[in-house]
Amino acid sequence: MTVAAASSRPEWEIFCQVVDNFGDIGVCWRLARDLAARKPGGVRLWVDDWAVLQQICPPAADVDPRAGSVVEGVEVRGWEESFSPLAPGRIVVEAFACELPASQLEVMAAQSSPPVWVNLEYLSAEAWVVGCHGMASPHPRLPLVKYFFFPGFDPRVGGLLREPCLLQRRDAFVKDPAGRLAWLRERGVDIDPQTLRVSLFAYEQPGLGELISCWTTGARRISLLVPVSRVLADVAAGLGCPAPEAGAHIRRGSLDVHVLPFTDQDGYDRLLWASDLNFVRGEDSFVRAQWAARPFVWQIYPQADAVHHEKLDAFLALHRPGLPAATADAHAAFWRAWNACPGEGIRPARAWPAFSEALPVLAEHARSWCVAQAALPDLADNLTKFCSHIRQSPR
Ligand code: TRH
Repeated sequence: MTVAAASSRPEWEIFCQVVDNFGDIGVCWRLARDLAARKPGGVRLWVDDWAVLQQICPPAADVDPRAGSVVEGVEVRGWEESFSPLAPGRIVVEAFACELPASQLEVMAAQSSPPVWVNLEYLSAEAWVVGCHGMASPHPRLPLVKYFFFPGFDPRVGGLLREPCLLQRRDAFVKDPAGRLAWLRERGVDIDPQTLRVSLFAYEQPGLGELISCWTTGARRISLLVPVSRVLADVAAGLGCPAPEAGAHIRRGSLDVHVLPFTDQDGYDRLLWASDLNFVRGEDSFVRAQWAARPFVWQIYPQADAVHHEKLDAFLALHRPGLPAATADAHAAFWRAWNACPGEGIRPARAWPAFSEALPVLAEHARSWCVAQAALPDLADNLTKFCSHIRQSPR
């Protein structure tokens, strides 16, 4: 097997398959940038959907997926059907069990010192993750061992993605008038401190229409900031208007809706930091909302057999301590309504009044939760230590 000598062996080689939405590439691109910032020139990222990569990383539009150009310190490459391996990374990350090409496994096994092979799993707050983190799975035929690496909130697992200086950057944006306020003004958003600024990034939400009418007739002014995404059709239905485009500003009673363009990941961070309450989804935006240290509502990625409801409850149980019982109940009721959890029986609009009343206490809790999670080592740090431990241990 000829291995293109195009590039030497990078430290990290990450494989990403886009299942749907933006989370797979969102997590992989963030990890790749983080590792590249810590080890310049040492990260190669393969992605099988260049169009999706371009949405969260616009510079990718200007490079040829086959050329292996370096974008933000990362060698990015298109993972095509006709995949031909390069000199493999010293550490190969298979993101979300995407299954490495057979030729890649062959070239890994052919190395005098085979790479460390890690399967990066999806984030979960469920307790079973602790027992599975670090588990090894020898390849049935090749001299390779795959290790399972679980992100998470428990100090015994892999942690959360949090690049160095993230929280300092956040605080600088929030505190600097030329930061947050200017960002809001540029988008024509009401900066009155009495106004509640809410960002909305969600999947389809049948209960949204009712919540929108609740917001239009509410006593408090609400500015709803909606990046273009799958929830926009439900927003339009709730407003009784055709699907608005990016840049649209629609006013209904106490509610102002601003439709924003989909931006790069750093642009999305600023939206989270500029808002008072963030509706997020999936995995990566869920984690970014926690680093924004503001109240947030999580729409978990729906899975078959509703197993996602267990994941949601696992996180709610972890996040609850420190909250007064009534606040915790209002918080859980609204989240469970937003995720149409069985047995909840109430819709988001019915759970909203108690939830919005709890916002000042939830804001305090969001800050202390962020501080507590930020006291734990971050995922890139843990992954690096995990792999160097494997490298040093006899294989
Ligand atoms: O897009 P998602 O719903 O991704 C989902 C989940 O990851 C889920 O766990 C996974 O199983 C499924 O994909 C396949 O949500 P997530 O994880 O929040 O990813 C969204 C990414 O998009 C995140 O990196 C933030 C980024 N983003 C931008 O870069 N710009 C934007 O304007 C917005 C709104 C998001």
